[in-house]
Amino acid sequence: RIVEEELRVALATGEGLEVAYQPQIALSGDTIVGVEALARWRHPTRGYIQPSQFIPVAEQTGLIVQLGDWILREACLASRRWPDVFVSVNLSPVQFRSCGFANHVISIVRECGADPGRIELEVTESVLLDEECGSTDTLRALRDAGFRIALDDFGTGYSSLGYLHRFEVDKIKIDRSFIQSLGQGTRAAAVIKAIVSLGHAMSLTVTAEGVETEIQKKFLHTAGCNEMQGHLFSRALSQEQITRLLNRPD
Ligand code: G
Ligand code: G
Ligand code: MN
Ligand code: NA
Repeated sequence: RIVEEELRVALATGEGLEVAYQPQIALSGDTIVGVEALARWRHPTRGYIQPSQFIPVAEQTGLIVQLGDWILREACLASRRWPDVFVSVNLSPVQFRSCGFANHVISIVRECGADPGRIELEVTESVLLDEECGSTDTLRALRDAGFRIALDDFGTGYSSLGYLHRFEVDKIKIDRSFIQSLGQGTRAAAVIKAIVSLGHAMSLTVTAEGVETEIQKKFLHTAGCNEMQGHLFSRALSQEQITRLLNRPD
């Protein structure tokens, strides 16, 4: 596999790998409350490689462990420069499979001098399917250490409700497929409203992903959704761009 070999090289040299950060906006007040760290790979000769191309390869080959550690470190260092926002980091189910993962995360964050209270860990329901190394206990340990936990791509898994009732999370992120189906004669609007009610009944923050239009934003605001993320406000930006955005006087 070419991608695998080149990803190994990139991880060893650090060349071409970057972390971009997409703003998360409070729907009341339009302020930036957080940023989501997203892996980016600019290959020296092949150009930009999509995460959808290299994240699955990284997961299949186990390289996600090394990649995930690197992204977490970058995100923690960045969070020290941005005292007023949280930084979200995606965790792969493969990372959870390594025993002692909670302590591993805690020690990375500590080494970087970051505050776990400002790091949000995004997991998908598939993390919880895999009980090999006690993913439930891992999540609980992370939450006890002060991290916020967000359930990502909510609504697309097998058993969202079952997981919500078994695990304490802080936030649900409504999968962008629902937002993008708004106004297309589907029942997306009803599903979104139901997810918001459910989230609020459990005292969770509800975030909508993939918000691209003012119409979608208005609907989400009316539905009582707390936060949004999407190209309407901003795509993922470099660390320098985020710093400028956060320091911009309004
Ligand atoms: O950045 P983009 O919107 O293209 O991301 C595509 C997918 O890749 C998303 O589903 C996202 O969850 C995943 N992804 C991006 N960065 C990371 C990362 O750092 N770790 C993991 N596990 N997944 C990521
Ligand atoms: O972790 P997650 O799978 O949610 O990753 C977020 C992904 O969504 C990233 O790949 C990011 O580039 C993508 N994304 C972010 N905002 C938008 C948007 O407004 N529209 C679309 N189509 N994709 C988006
Ligand atoms: Mn995510
Ligand atoms: Na998502």
